[in-house]
Amino acid sequence: MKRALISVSDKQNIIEFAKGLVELDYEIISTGGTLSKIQEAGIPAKAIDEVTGFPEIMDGRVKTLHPFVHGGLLAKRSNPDHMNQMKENNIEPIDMVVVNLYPFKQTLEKEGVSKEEIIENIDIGGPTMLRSAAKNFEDVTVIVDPQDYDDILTSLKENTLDFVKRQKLAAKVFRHTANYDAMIAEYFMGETNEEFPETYTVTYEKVQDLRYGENPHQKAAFYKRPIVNTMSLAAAKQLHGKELSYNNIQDANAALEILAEYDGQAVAVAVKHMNPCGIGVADSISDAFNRAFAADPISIFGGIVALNEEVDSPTAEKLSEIFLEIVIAPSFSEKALEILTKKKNIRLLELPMNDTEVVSHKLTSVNGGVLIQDQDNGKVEVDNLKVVTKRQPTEQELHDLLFAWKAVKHVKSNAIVLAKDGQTIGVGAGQMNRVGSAKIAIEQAGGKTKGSVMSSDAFFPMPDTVEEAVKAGVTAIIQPGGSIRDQDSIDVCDEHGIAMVYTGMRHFKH
Ligand code: 93A
Repeated sequence: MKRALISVSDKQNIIEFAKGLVELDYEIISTGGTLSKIQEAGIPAKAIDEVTGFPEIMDGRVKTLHPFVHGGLLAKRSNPDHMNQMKENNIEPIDMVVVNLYPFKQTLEKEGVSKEEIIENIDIGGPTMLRSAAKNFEDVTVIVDPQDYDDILTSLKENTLDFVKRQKLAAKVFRHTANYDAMIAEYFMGETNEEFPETYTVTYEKVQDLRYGENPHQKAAFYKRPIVNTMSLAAAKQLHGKELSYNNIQDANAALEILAEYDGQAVAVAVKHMNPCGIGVADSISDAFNRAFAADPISIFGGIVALNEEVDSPTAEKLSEIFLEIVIAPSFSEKALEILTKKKNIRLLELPMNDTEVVSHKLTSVNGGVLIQDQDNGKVEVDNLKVVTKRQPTEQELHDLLFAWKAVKHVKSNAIVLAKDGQTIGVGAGQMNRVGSAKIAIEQAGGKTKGSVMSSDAFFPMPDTVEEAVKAGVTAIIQPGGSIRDQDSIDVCDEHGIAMVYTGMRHFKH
C-alpha cells in the first residue's frame, strides 16, 4: 500500500483529492486540522503522531519534523543502504507529499496584524517536507498547488505520473519555497528594503501574460510584487476596454508616478511614450484636464490620461472628444462611465490612489545583471530653494517654478519644461544636449512662452539654454546648479532681469 502525507493550510478540494487517493489504494497520513477535515468527510486517514510516535508539540511548531517522516521521504529506493537503514530504524516509505504552506502573505496583509502572528505563520515543517520530497522526486510525488490535484489523479489512474512529470512538480516546489522564503526575508529586512544585500532576492507574481512586449515580436508578461500599494497598476480595476498592453502598462505607470508628485489639488496628466505631454493643476478636475489638454493638443492623441479625482461628466465629455488609450482615475461618476464606455477602444481603469509614496527599489536590467537603486523620491520645497540672481522670483513665479520642477523630474533627460499658471506649455525630452531640449520645449509652446518659467533636470553646462530662455521671454528658471560655469548662466539672467533658483537636487531620468 502506498502512503500519502497530506498537510495543507489551503484546504480547497482536499476532500475530493484525498478520496481519489483512497480509491487508488493510498493510505493517508495527516496533520491536525487537515486530518479532522478528511475524517469528517468519512475518509479513512491516520494521524501524524501515530506515524511518528511523537505528539504534535509547541502549538504545532513541531509536528512533522521527525526522521520517520523525512527518512520515509528521502530514502532512495534504489539504494540498498538506504533501504536497510529504513528497516533498521523502523522507517516506512512515504510516496507522496501534499502540502501547502501557512498563509504568510495573507497574514501580512491582514489589518492590524501583530508581529507575533506574522512570525507564527512562517511555515517550517511544510517547506521541509516539500523540499525532502522534491529532492527525492525520483521516488516521491510532491504536490504544492491545489490546481494540480485533478491532473495528478488522472495521471495516477492512467499510470503516466512518470519521472519527467515528477521532476516538473519538484521544480514547482523549489520555486514556491524560494518565493516563500524571499517574502519572509523581505519582511525581516523591513518594508523599505533599504539595504543592498549580498544576494538580492525579490519575488514577483504573474498578473497576466501580455499579447507581446514593446514590439510584436517580443514576448512579455506582467508581474507584480506580492503586496502592491494603491498607486500600482497591479491594483487597478479595469472597467472597460481591451486588455492592457506592455506599452500601456509602462505609460500608465509613468502617468501615475507624475500624479503622485502633486497633491492637495486636482491634477490631470497626459503621457506619451513615458513622457508627460501635458500636466494641469486646477481647482476642479475638468479644469485640470482642460489645462493638460491645452498644454499640447497634438501629442495627447493616442495618449494616456491619469486624474487624481473622480471623473465627472464634464470631464468625461472632454475626454471623449479625443482618441485616448487609457483613462485612469480613483473613480468615475455613473454619467461619466456612460459617456466614456460608448467608446470601444478606450480602456478605463479605477485605482484608489491613497498611498502615493513608492518605497520599493527601482530595478533596471542590463546585460547579464540588474542595476538597483532607490526610487527618486526626492522632493523640493520653497524653503530648499536658493535664489542666485539679483531678482527674486515673484509669488506666482515661485508657484510655477515648483510646478515645473515636479514635472521635469519625470521627463527623460536631458529635460526642459516650460510652465505657466498650473500648466506645462512646452516639454523638451531626451535630447543629447540640453539646449536641444530647450529649443524643442520653446518651439512646442508656440507663442505662449512670454512670462513662463523654465525647469531643467540638471545644471546648465553653458549659458546657451538660458540665452534661448531669454529670447523666448521666460522670466524665471529653476535648476539644480553645480556647474563650474554656473556664473555664466547667472550673468545672462541678471543682464535680462530673470530670476533663477537652485534646488541643489538633480533629477536625471535616463
Ligand atoms: O509549524 S510548522 O512549521 N511545523 C511542522 O512540523 C509542520 N508540519 C506541517 N508547520 C507544519 N506544517 C504545516 O501545517 C503545513 O505546511 C500546513 O500548512 C499546515 C497544516 O496544518 P493542519 O493540518 O493542522 O491544518
